[in-house]
Amino acid sequence: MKAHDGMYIDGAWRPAFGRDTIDVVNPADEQVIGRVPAGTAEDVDAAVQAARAALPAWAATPPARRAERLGALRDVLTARREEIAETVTAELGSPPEFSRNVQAGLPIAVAGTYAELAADFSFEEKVGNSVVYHEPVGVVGAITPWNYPLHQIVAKVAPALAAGCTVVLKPAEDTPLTAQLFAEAVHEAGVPAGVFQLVTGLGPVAGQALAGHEGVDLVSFTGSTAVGRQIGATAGAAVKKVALELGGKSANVILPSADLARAVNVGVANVMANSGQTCSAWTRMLVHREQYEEAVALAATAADKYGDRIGPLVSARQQARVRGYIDQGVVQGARLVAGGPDAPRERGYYVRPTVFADVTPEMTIAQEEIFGPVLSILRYEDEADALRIANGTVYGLAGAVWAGDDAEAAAFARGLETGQVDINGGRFNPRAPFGGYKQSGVGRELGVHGLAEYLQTKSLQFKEG
Ligand code: TXE
Repeated sequence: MKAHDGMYIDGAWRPAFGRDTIDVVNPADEQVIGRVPAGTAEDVDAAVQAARAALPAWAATPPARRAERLGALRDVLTARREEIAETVTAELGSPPEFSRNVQAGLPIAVAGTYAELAADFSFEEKVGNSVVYHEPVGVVGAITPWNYPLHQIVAKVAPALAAGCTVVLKPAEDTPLTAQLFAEAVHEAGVPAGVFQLVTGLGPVAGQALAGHEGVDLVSFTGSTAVGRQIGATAGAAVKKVALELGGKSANVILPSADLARAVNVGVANVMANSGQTCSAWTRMLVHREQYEEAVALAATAADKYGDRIGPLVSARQQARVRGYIDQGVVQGARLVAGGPDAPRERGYYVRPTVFADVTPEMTIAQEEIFGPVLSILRYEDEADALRIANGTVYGLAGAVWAGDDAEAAAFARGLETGQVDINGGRFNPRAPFGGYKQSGVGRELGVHGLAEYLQTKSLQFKEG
């Protein structure tokens, strides 16, 4: 695959300061497909300086002009959709159709929403005798993971640019080629030099340098809770703004009045999508005791059908981690009804679609984020019990509720401690806020709520209203 051997800084590809590189591996066959530079603190510093220098002009650019660039970015991404899908498939391993429809399709939609929002949003409003200005926070340090390599980038960079911020991006080391393609797209879309920079590199080196840089006003991070906590602490010490999108352990609550087969089948598909590497995945299915065995049988059949259609995990490390969790489920007494810990192929980081029954709330597989194609099915006695189990983890990112009608499901959903809930198979909305309650994070992405993260307010008080 095509790879740049430099960093995108101040509108051009520039040589990295150091000589170290990172191999990009195709997780389906374990072949090296590219090599990118491993950035150092010096690269990060050069990128932050370029972002600072470009900030005043971009912040002063009328929102309608910024919206035009975002519209152009959406158009470039749309024109390069196939190339994006191929790149994501090559470095992440997601099946081609999923890469085209979701991995490429979703960020194109999100870029489009921010082109519209930048044009429509009232950056200035009157509140009684005050005028309130919504001004850009400043230079944004964006640190993104590999599971949706382009979407995670666009979900930060598009609202930041719409707000008038400038950005330095440090993408995940596993999927830097998609990030390089994004930088090309930003360039092609005519975004002025210095508004966006890309520094590839390792988390503890380039990521840490970016999160701790004094020239960065806001750190927006998506990734593990452990690293999020560290970034939050660093930002807190520097009184710097921070947005954290972390892990999840979302519940799929199937109430007795629901269409059981549909709820189970959609639930299994939700967990297996992207090989389970989705922070909002409904990894815990909650079923009433009287319907429990029927649901388990349906889920096992659905998971077995996946077979070869599931992609690999991103890396050997993630494969080992997920297989370790499956082992733990067996050791702790859960009943394996589909899949298992053994690797299904000799090459590639595959894990079999796995379903556990007889999972109890305190088991590790019911508490920790596994980040693989593993579903846990739990039994509940009544609605109060279901709610208690659903809310009984440190996370609160997403979830689903199924019932005979939407009103019943929605009423139950109001009791869930979680940032978003799909009602009876509700459709994903790229304008609805996305983010977590509890330890799933701080702040929101997408739509107008995502834009607000990159804005700060200034109010001017006048004598007359
Ligand atoms: O995440 P990391 P990993 C969860 C999921 C997964 C686990 C581990 O449970 O199994 O995290 O994945 C950068 N300072 N999620 O190890 O390390 C890193 O380079 C600054 C959930 O891949 O958190 C990458 O760009 N940055 C999740 C980004 O942080 C640092 C998506 C994420 O990597 C850093 C991915 C440091 N000290 C994993 N260390 C979600 N919420 O969607 C690493 N990074």
